[in-house]
Amino acid sequence: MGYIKEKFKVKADELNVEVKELVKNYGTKKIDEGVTIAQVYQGMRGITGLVTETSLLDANEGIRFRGYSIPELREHLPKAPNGAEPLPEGLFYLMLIGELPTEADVQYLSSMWGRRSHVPNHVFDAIEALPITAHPMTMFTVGIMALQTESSFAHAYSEGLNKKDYWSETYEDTMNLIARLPRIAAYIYRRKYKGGQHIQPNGMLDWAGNFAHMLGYSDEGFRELMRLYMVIHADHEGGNVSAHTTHLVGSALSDAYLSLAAGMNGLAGPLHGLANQEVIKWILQMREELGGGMPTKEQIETYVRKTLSEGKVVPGYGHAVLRKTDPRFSAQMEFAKKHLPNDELVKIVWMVYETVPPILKDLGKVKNPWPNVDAHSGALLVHYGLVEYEFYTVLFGVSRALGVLASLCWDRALGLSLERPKSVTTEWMKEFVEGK
Ligand code: NMX
Ligand code: MLT
Repeated sequence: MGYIKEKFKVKADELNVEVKELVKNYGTKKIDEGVTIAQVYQGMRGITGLVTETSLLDANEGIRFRGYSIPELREHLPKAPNGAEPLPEGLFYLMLIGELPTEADVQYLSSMWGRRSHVPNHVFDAIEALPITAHPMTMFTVGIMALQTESSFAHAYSEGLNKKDYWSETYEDTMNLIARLPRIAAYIYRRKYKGGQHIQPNGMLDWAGNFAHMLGYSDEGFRELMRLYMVIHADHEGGNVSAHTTHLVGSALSDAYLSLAAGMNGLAGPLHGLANQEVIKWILQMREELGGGMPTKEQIETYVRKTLSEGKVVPGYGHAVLRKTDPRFSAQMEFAKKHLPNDELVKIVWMVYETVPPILKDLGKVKNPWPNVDAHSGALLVHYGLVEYEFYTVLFGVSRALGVLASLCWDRALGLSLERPKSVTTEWMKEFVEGK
């Protein structure tokens, strides 16, 4: 057993004792005031019903990973040689173990993922079986599903795996999957957009640097962007659609491949991860309608009002939990100010940021008029040449795997139960309010 796996087991044993005590002593204590009918009809917003160890979201402050904010992660996590952005390996270690990693821990993960990154040919064959017109997210989930043949958990379970060892096989699946996802994603990108000219991995690079390399981008700025991108998109506590779906499907003891593929199908929805492609599409369409060049604030305002009058949402704005500007948006803005302050598309993103919130506020119904993570990412990618926006959600997905799979390891280590909440009918609701 590798030392990170051993360390995880020690942490898991400790937390298991604490959780058992907590449930034994306080199991009947109410965590919330109760659940309203509106919450049941409106996406269970605000109901605390899940435990996720890896990160916690504050409506005003934004996400913290094991207590660390994004600016703190950018300061404290190990960097690539000559790099300034945190390495995602370090964030994964932090989410899994609950402690900041050393340089050696990050190096260990980089090499382990490098060693485990081989993708069997039938996965590429499955992707190739899809028409080239298929959306990259469809190819991505098909790739993950095809890779499920490699699941250690599924294999061991069919051989009669002891409950006590579920975590161990989930850990192996997690490490193998994270190691292989960049190769699958890069394969999809090069197949769909670069005539099938694939690029072999570079074992000397870190996980995100190698991903950038396999996509076909050798610019150090793009590698740095990928490191930051993979860190900030990795986790957003447990209730978001991709994390919750991965957890829910995993609760049936579906292995990590089945669970992640399910989560990625949720990420592919336009109100969730697909919003990153929608944002850039929306901005490019605006620019095209206006004849190209920099729009004025008034023109952006007119375009936003037109979007709303057509019954559409303004992509990249609003959030189910956040009530302030997403710190993930701010981190990207900082990156842009440092590396590409004169980029035209980036400047438009910043003008949109000045224009949209007052308009959404005036609608009176939007709970959060501020930008989320997706409002900025596309403009950064376009700058470095990654213009094929239908691919953007795959990048989000590779990153999100870090958080949801670290969480799945914890789910199995804590022996969390099958998720099965109660549902009722509207007929039941009507009788309930009438006091019957
Ligand atoms: N543009 C227009 N209307 C909006 C927006 C927006 N950006 N955000 C919320 N609303 C509307 C929403 O559609 C709802 O209208 P109605 O009552 O007519 O159904 C009303 O405001 C109240 O919604 P909220 O309670 O503020 O938001 P909710 O928690 O239901 O939804 C989102 C959150 C994120 C789904 C929503 O803000 C949205 O659709 N945003 C645009 C899509 C987007 O950027 N998604 C990415 C989220 C981040 N991620 O990566 O997952
Ligand atoms: C996420 O990163 O998952 C999104 O911001 C959506 C959410 O938190 O609900």
